Amino acid sequence: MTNLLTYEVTDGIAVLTVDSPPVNALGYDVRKSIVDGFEKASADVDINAIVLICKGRTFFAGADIREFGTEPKFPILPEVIATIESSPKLTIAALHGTPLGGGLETALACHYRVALATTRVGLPEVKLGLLPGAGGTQKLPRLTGIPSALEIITSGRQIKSGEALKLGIIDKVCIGDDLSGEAIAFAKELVYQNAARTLVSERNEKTAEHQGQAEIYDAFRAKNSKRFRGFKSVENIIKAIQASADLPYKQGLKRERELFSQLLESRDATAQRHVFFAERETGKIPDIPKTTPVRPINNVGIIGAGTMGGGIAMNFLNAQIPVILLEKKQEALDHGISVIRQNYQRSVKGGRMSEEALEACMKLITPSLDYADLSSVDLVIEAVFETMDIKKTVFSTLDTVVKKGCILASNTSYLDINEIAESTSRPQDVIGLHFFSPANIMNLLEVVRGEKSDPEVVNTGMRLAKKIMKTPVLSRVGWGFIANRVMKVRSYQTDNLILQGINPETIDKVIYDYGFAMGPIAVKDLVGLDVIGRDSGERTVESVLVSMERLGQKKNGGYYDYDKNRQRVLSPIAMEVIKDIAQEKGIEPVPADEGEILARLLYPVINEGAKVLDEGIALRSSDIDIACIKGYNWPVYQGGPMFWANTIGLKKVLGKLQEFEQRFGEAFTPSPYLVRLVEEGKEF
Ligand code: 3H9
Repeated sequence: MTNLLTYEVTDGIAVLTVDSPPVNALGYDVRKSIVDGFEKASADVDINAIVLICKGRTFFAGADIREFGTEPKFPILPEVIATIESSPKLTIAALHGTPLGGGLETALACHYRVALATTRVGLPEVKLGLLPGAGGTQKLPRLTGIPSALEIITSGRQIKSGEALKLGIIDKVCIGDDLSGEAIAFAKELVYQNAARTLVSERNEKTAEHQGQAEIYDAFRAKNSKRFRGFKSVENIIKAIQASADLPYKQGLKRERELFSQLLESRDATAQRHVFFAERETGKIPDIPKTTPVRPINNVGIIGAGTMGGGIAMNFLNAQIPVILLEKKQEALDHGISVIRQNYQRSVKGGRMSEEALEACMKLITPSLDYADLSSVDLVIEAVFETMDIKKTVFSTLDTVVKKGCILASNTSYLDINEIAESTSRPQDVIGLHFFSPANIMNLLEVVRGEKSDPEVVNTGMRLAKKIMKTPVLSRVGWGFIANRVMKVRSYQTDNLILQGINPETIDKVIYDYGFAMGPIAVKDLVGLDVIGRDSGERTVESVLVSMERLGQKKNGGYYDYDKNRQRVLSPIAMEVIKDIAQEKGIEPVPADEGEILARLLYPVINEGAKVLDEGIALRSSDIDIACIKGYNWPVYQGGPMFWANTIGLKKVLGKLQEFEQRFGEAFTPSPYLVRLVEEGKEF
């Protein structure tokens, strides 16, 4: 027995308690302990039942993801499960925290499952580009039926105890919070009643209903085709679930194994694994340890009730943090608040929010036209017009009204936080909190650390992000910070390609096929050409289209024309404008195939990422990946630009950039850091 498992016996019930922080992942030592524990209890004639339970914050949160891609060490999880299932004793899993993936599969090997009311179970393997590979796809449908299993396993969502009980995934929800006490009592009761010892694998009623019904899976695929596009694991999940209905259990299990093995080393799984750890890494700042104090944020002031300010406010309202929303004019304030209400109403209509929750959120807003109202808030976020002078006026005014220790944050996208900070007498309390549009939806929060920002203030910003369900990425001060800066170069190259005669539809197709939800030109039309082309001052395709009142989807079409169902066709007017501007600028057509178009659009993003790293703006390359994934919906199964670059090979990326530099000029000049990495045979 390893020291990860404690073996105790109470009234003929063996209680096996595993303790392997932080999340009791099912690594080799844990697996070995479970097998040893079950073998010991199973061999003991005085034991009637076995309770499997974990210490710490959760029941097994799944297989140990760090072990994927390494040589398997036996016993592997399916063997652990086989050991549990072959025990002659009555077996009960006692669940708390988040029994996920292999953790839930382990629980499903037991005859019964009891859980705390706060427990959330799930099979989230899809988020790692995988499928449940230890029986989950064969067992869950046997409990919930095929339609629910399809929904649960392809979404990977967490299910609260109440719903899990209704679905038949668990058998009992505890009344109080003494899980071990209630699990032992439950075990005794089951033994006393001589309760059935039916394994989930032996239950076929729910799956038999759908045997041979291929049409259910086709309908499910068709209904979700947009959401599933590009995700290889989803198709394998559907096939595995179909096997649970169409094949006997053992054959279904074999099919699951085959489908799991196909994914384990796939591009998606390696990329999504990278993203899993990268997401957790962003919170780690080498010179700001976790022990750094955090300032309490119990109320927030937001300056500017426009699209951005309103969206930012919603994040706090959703987290039940009161907001004082400040505007210059009553009209703007009323409009901003009504937009927030409309946004919530859309959620209510879609069944994602209740009327009561909507009203509760709206009640947390205090409208204001007076800076003095901000005197007692813990944090102010400024979201006013993107002009340095205006920002400085706002910050110097705030400096005169807010209390000592209040954090002053700017949502600027491009401006210098250090300069803004110097307009106050407390630059140590100033940071950037850069949200991405739409601010109530996009997950990224860039926390911008000024030269004088206090570590405590930075730490508070990083922790706050989690509270409002965002992923924080730390950035130093620099034009565009991380995500906007690296993605801007794709935009420049889009414009160049268009002027060189590449069909806009082809550009959109290449980016869509790579995995983005929309191509860059369709995005311009969606955002509005008047917004995109603002401030350039130059005669560009967009400025001409705007002068013709072609603003994009919202008015008269842009690069594309739209019908009433928003179906688009390339606009002949826009094509004429492109030709004219290219002629004015003396740009000759340069044909390019799809591979070259992709490289010319996205290799500069990698190159800009290398510069961002070299300048110390980002802490690590994986932070850039997360910024692009969470801020710009970079396809998660590509792992972000820097991870993608590693998979292509940096030497190849560099070679292409050098070729493009020769052909098209300095926009492609490789970052010296990238050159150095290649010379040293290193990766990002
Ligand atoms: C699977 O089970 C496959 C099977 O079907 C088939 C097998 C044959 N492994 O997120 P946190 C680490 S696939 C290794 O910050 P929270 C994490 O990296 C797996 N490490 O905490 C972090 O480390 P560090 C299916 C893991 O409270 C620390 O734990 N299961 C694992 O916000 C704390 O994590 C999943 O996909 C793991 N499985 O959230 C569940 N999980 O401190 C994945 C966590 O060094 N995990 N770590 O940065 C989660 O969703 C969340 O971690 C959880 C806790 C909800 C559990």
